Amino acid sequence: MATFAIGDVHGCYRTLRKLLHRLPFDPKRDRLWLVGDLVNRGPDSLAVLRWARDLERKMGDRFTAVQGNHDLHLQARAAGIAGERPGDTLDAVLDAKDSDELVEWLSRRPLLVREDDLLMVHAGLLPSWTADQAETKARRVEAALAGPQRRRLLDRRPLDDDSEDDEISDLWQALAALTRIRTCDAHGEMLRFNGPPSEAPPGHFPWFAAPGRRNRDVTVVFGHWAALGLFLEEGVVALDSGCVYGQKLTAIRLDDGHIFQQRSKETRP
Ligand SMILES: [Mn+2]
Repeated sequence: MATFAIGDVHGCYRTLRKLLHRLPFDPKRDRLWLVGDLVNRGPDSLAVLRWARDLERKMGDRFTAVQGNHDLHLQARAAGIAGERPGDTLDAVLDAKDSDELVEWLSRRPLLVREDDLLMVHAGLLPSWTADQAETKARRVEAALAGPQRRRLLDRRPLDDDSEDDEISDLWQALAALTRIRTCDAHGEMLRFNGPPSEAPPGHFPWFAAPGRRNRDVTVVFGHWAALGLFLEEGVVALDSGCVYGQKLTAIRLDDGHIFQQRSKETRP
């Protein structure tokens, strides 16, 4: 049994199928991990979601996808919490006859998976979190997203510190880190930044290079940062190689680190 992890698909269904054909992947035996952002920006989020849901039915818990910021945005749009944003390509999913079922399926994906010394999230971890703390926080946010706090957590409008309690603030910050972090300062404060690491403002680091990071005992598998690209170093497996920007979709066989890539096969709008 091998475990393959695939980077941000973003609705690039044609490229995904081509990549899968290249992989020595047996859905009856192997495992498949997806770093999230299955949807949006690319041309066929609907096909990607149906593919993922059907594969999860066949593979059971050998299939794992964590939720990314665009997966959450789809849920916010479907719930009427967020409006359309520039670059959104979600209409076909929102209008599909099985839209409710697909969005509900997506909402049941975890925010973090951990197995032995592997930990997968969409974006990253705050440097101050141990791996155990990150897992605990992710489980709390997942529970909150399934309960009455769902609407507030899916709403990206900043919290009003005076009127909202510390608990929801803590959950909101944890969700933001798990699904959006790229860089932070030496105190672990997140920065809104999506350029390459070399252009990060002075005093800001990629989250995985932050001084004193407390989760270096696990290998973190993540995506979300196309400008970082495929990036591998001790304990760091970054898989967003910019497929939706006309570059490549990447898979890694986690057992031995073998890389498989497919250049984008999408037709640009
Ligand atoms: Mn993302």
